Amino acid sequence: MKAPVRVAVTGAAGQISYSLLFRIASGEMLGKDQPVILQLLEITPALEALNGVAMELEDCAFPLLAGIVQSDDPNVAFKDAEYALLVGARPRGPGMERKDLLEANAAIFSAQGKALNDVAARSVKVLVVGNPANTNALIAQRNAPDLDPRNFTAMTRLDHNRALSQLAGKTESTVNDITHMTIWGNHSSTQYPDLHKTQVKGADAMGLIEQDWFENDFIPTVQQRGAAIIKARGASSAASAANAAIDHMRDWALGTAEGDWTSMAVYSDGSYGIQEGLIYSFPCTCKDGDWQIVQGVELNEFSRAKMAATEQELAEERDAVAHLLP
Ligand code: NAX
Repeated sequence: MKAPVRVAVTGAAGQISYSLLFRIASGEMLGKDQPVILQLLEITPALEALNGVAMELEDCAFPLLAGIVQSDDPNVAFKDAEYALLVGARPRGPGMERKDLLEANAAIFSAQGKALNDVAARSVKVLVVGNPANTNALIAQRNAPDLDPRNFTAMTRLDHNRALSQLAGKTESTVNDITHMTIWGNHSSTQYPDLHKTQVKGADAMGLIEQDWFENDFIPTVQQRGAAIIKARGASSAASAANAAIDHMRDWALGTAEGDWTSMAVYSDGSYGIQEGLIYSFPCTCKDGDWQIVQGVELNEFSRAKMAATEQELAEERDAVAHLLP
């Protein structure tokens, strides 16, 4: 059996974590041969609820669960962490403007970025789930000058999986038949789910669907899916978000399928003309614990305009918190 690795999860008493933690502890994220120590962070008022979650984790008697740490101090929760899933965030309260939301989260993710910088493993793989996820990841990254910016990612895998499922339904295929799906940009309603390179059973997806469905059904359905879940369920996506977080981390740690790619919001190196330093979702492959942006995807005018719109939104979010960045 391998030595245990430390996996930090924030917002650990929240609804996403209630699905996520049990799957990490059962080996679905890092493999059935990888023991884990869960290091759980919550705000002080939620520590009692967190203790209840920890008791349930114990009661599962997971063979791979080598320990549980509970804390309201990021310097404890991130100590020597090799994986950090930043799920906890400040939700939008009544009367709160977008700017207030960005600022409230900037405070949280600045502090967590600093703590990661100070105490986490130097190779820590960080996934930000808490919204606004891309900009929260940017803030954490900018507050961690001693860590490689490539260690910081944000989650667009839920959007990617939603897109797979919508296309499978439309083309009467299964998600297993589909490869080369791409989500570009921000995890928000400006994201661009792109089918121009996507294949269904080896055939070009765009040849199997009408342009009208792509533009006026598929794209808005994927963009608005989070809101549709809230309307139907009365609560935001939780199990599907946890599932996407598992997929994101598993692929990053263990690799993407040969001949395919996934979508991850990562530190832009200027690929496809996207401003350097934004945390932007690109098609990515992963191997040996590292990710690469897929190069050479041809883009038509339609795609370029959609990619620029979501880039613009991310630049605006960055600029709104610029005064808080080091
Ligand atoms: P919950 O409100 O159920 O749980 C959040 C938990 O975070 C709470 O227990 C809260 O006490 C804790 N928390 C707040 N501030 C904290 C801090 N500074 N340190 C540690 N813990 C803190 O929300 P949940 O449904 O679990 O969603 C969590 C986040 O995921 C939200 O920001 C949500 O918007 C975001 N989502 C992101 C998605 C994505 O695809 N990137 C999809 C799902 C989800 O909407």
